[in-house]
Order: sequence, then structure tokens, then C-alpha cells
Amino acid sequence: MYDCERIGRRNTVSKGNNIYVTRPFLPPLEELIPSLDRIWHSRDLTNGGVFHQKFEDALACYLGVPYVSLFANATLALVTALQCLRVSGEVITTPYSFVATAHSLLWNGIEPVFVDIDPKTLALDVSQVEAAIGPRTTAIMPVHVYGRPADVEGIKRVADKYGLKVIYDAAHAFGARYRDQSLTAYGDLSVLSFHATKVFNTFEGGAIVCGDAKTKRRVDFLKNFGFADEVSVVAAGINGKMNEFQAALGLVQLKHINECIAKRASIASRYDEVFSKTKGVAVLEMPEDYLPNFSYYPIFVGKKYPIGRDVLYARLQEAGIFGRRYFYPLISDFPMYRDRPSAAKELLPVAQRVANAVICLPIYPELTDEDQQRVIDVVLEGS
Ligand code: T4K
Repeated sequence: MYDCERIGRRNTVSKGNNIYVTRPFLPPLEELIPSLDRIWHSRDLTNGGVFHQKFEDALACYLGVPYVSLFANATLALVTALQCLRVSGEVITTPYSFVATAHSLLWNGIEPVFVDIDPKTLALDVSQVEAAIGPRTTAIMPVHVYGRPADVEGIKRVADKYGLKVIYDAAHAFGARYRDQSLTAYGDLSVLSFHATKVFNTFEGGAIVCGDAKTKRRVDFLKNFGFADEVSVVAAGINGKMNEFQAALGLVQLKHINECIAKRASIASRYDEVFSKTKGVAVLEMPEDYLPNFSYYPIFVGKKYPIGRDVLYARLQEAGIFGRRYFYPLISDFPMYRDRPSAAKELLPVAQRVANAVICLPIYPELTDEDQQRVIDVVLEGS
């Protein structure tokens, strides 16, 4: 069966009036041309060239973290992060995420154990994590959902008590800060995504953030087949490298990121103003000590909203507005996960409720006031 939303995107050019959950920000092409010129002349296309090196340094500096290792995408980075810390057995994770989170465990032969989410953070409910720890548990993989902080202190407390590693899926968290540091500074490792749909994009891309040089070295070996030098392979690595084009684009994108986040902030504040007063619609509260990146704008459609979530979702589509239900269905409901005991619906009531209520509305720097008004009008019409 065809996915109408995807067909809709492919038709953007001819229709011109569709609005999508996101549109990637791209810098003016002329800003990239000198770098492309250099790549073309140098013929250094990948395997850790000059742009790769510069972008790694610039990113670590922008995020204010000790070390960054660039990747072709976040999924490969997640798979590699687990390898880096030699995680095995069982890992506690959330059902409320993009499938890549749990898929990275299966690709490592690790058993995901799902735990319900907290209704405020929408990340792992720490009070339920301890009960899920068993003799084979070696790590916790929480997600900073929509770039909002998971309970980082609570997770650290439990992880320290049981000697578990913590790998954050921070795919949404670029530029978000919590208690005066990058969200990616928490945990043993954090993984960012620079996919086209993210706050910060390099077309595709990702990174592992880590705190010490030794770990960074191991990550770097692992993303390059395990090569330590021309004749030594020290681990069964993968090809996870970011190429020079992606890195060159990333360097240019960095110059625009603050402005992009500021534009998102003003769109979010207009939505907040309207939807905080809309009956049957809930919006997320801002955590304390948190600097958001406004990567997504989820609304939660409750019982008091007369037409319900799915009718609203369909009406938005009829109006050419393609929001997305991130994250519905839950990961734990997909066929490769649903037979696990921890995937049982009755064990995950908060995640089920949230997944059945959410619609992420369009938010991106170039969303016009008129287009935002079209989105608002459809939501208000159903209320
Ligand atoms: N962990 C988490 C928590 C994640 O959310 C993700 C990815 C990952 C890990 C893995 O990261 P990567 O390996 O991808 O780096 C999208 C993205 O493909 C996916 O990266 C993202 N999460 C997820 C939340 O969203 P879809 O299936 O919704 O994408 P798609 O192609 O339907 O795009 C959504 C809309 O974006 C389109 O309607 C229009 C717009 N769009 C999209 C693309 C790709 C564009 O305007 N231009 C584009 O090039 O999954």
C-alpha cells in the first residue's frame, strides 16, 4: 500500500501548498561552494579528511563537550556506541521512540527490556527501572524525547547503584541544554542525529559524544572497520564514517544554527499561546533549568477534544498539512518486539496513552506565519 504522506512530500514542487512536519534548513548554496570546490580539487572525499577534522572540533566547541566522533547517521552511531562499551545481555529502554533506538540493540544481539515512560518527561520512568533490572542487564538506553531532558539524575543514580552503562539516544537533542550544559554531556555516551528532519542537518549524519580520549579512540576505530593503522585491525568495526561533503555542510550549518533555533522558538511560542487555551489539547510544560531546541511541537489530543486525535490527523492531511504521530505506534507494538514480556500493553499504559494522543505539528525555521495559521485553524475548527 502507498503511504499518502510520502507521496504528498514527493509532490511538493507541483502542489506547492502542502505543509510538512518539518523542512530541512539549508544555508545559501554560495556559502557551501568554496568547500565543495576544495573537496573537488583535493579528491579527499572521506576517511577522515580536513573537513571531518574541523567539523569534529567545531562541534565539540559548539556543544561544550570534550569529544565528538562523527558518523554517517545516528543509527550506525547507536550500534557503535553499544559496541564501544561492550554492552551485552539485556538493556532497559523506552517504547516511546523512533524504531532505531531498539533496533540498535537487536543489531548487537541485545535483548531490549521495555519500561513505561514518565508522563512529564515522556522518557523512561526511573521509578520503574529498578524493578526491570535482572542478572543479564548491562545498560540503560533512554531517549531525550523531542530534545527534552530525560531524568538524567535519577537514571545516573540507578545506573551507579547497579553498575550499568548509560547510552543516551540524544538524536533530538542538538543544541538543547540542561542545568547549564549540553544534554549530550550526560551518560557514558550520547548519540546525536543530523538527519534531514532534525534541528541541525548534514543531509544524513550523526555523532557520538564522549568524555575521554580513550573512549573516543575506540569509537574512531570502531567506525572505521576496526583499523588502528594500515596493518592492524583491533576490533570488528563497521563503516560508520561521515564523508567530507557532510562535514563541510555541517561547518556551514553551524553558522546558522542559533538563528534557526530562535525562529523555531517564536513558532513554538505562537502555538503555545493558542493551544494552552484549547479545550481537549495538552501541550508540554517547560522543565526547569532547560534551554530547548524546539525540535518538535507535539500536541496531545485528549478525550475532551470532540473529534479525537485520528480524525484531527486526517483533517490536517485533507487540508494539506502533514504532521506526524511521533511516536505511534510504540516500538513495543512492532512485530519484532511485541512478543517480549516487557512489551505487553498493560505494562506500558502511559506510553500507550501518549502514543494514542500525540500529533507533532509543523515546526521549522522557514514555516511562514500564514502556513502556521492554517495549522492552527484546522486544530481550532475541531475543538
Ligand atoms: N533515535 C531517534 C529518537 C530518532 O528520532 C531517530 C531518527 C534516530 C534515532 C535515528 O537517526 P538517523 O539514523 O535517521 O540519523 C524521520 C527520520 O527519517 C528519522 O531520522 C527520525 N528519527 C524520525 C523521527 O523521523 P520519517 O519516516 O518520519 O521521515 P520522512 O521521510 O517521512 O520525513 C518526515 C517529513 O520531513 C516529510 O514529510 C517531509 C520532511 N522531509 C523529509 C526528508 C527526509 C523533507 O522535507 N526533506 C527530506 O529530505 O522518519
